[in-house]
Amino acid sequence: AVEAMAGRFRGCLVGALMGDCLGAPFEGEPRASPSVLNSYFRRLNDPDLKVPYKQYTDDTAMMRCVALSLIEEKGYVAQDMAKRFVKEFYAEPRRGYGSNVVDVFAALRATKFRDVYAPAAMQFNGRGSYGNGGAMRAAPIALFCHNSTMQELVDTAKDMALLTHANRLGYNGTVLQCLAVHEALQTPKNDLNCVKFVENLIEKMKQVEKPGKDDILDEGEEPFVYVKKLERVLGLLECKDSVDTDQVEEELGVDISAHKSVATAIYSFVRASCPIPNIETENEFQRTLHYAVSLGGDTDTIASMAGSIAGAYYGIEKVPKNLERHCEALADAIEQADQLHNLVKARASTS
Ligand code: R7I
Ligand code: MG
Ligand code: MG
Ligand code: MG
Repeated sequence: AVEAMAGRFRGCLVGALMGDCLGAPFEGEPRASPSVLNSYFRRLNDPDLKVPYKQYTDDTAMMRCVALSLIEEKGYVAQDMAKRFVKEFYAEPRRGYGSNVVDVFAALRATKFRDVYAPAAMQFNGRGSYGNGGAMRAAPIALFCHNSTMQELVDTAKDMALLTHANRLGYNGTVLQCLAVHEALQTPKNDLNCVKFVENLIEKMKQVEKPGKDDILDEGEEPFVYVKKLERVLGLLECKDSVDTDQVEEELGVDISAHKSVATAIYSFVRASCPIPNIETENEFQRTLHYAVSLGGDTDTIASMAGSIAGAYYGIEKVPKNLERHCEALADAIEQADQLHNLVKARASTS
């Protein structure tokens, strides 16, 4: 048997992979109907179904780089991680990368990684990208920082994001996703209080979003974007089952920008801890992915972020075995989770 925390590490990385693989067919498509999604998951759960596995996309390709870099370097080393992103992209460029981040990879390569943070800082006329590409790959940082201080987790998540996403919304979305996975890992099983979960994240994001000396805010720019989004999540939770997908799209967003997807993933996790109308399954982990995909828009990324939070809370035992078989490179996710867990244990025993 796998020890409890190791099972949560596995659940986290497998949840991220599964959200990406199972959500990808719907990315950018018109929202799928309840009957389409119920039959999609019912069919995939059929043990006799023989179909090719579903491929992972850029979300997982980059997350694997984050995990492997932390494992090899036993910590965050910016140069190594940037090199892995670039090597991965040029080896398999057709994984569905965002249309602007590819310029960062080209510039990193062209400048021979001299200043690994410089190319990202030049995106979008020097404002940096607010795409969700930092957040989508962040889960391994939360696992690695499982026993770290909050400041260490926040700083590492931000630095990792800055390799490609220099916009405040881009890196703070990455920090929030990390904090959510971390909070899920720390929440005792069967002890999830949805309101408390979100309130804890609000308290932390109030500190994170407090403008510091090197924050560039435009005149009149709202500094507490994520705090406000999380407050909307609390509002939606209060409305329970009367919340429909249009309302989630309108209030939280379902697109490729970090500020319109990270809070959506967190809402998917908390909402799916209870039954949801039109979603057939009794399994809360599966319900999280199903619900995230049902929102439409950036389905692979929102399901992947939600899946990593859900997996960190419920653990690998809750992940349906019949669904696992459909994910490309499942064994790698499990191995990386175990290696990260061993690393965290080794760090704890030497400090
Ligand atoms: O953030 P990124 O890595 O893309 C991730 C998404 C996920 O959904 C993946 O599954 C994949 O499909 O792509 O890549 P970027 O190219 O940095 O950002 C993605 C997109 O966000 C950009 O191509 C822009 O359309 C938009 N975007 C911005 N638009 C205007 N102004 C990001 N930042 C800005 C901005 O500052
Ligand atoms: Mg993708
Ligand atoms: Mg894509
Ligand atoms: Mg996506």
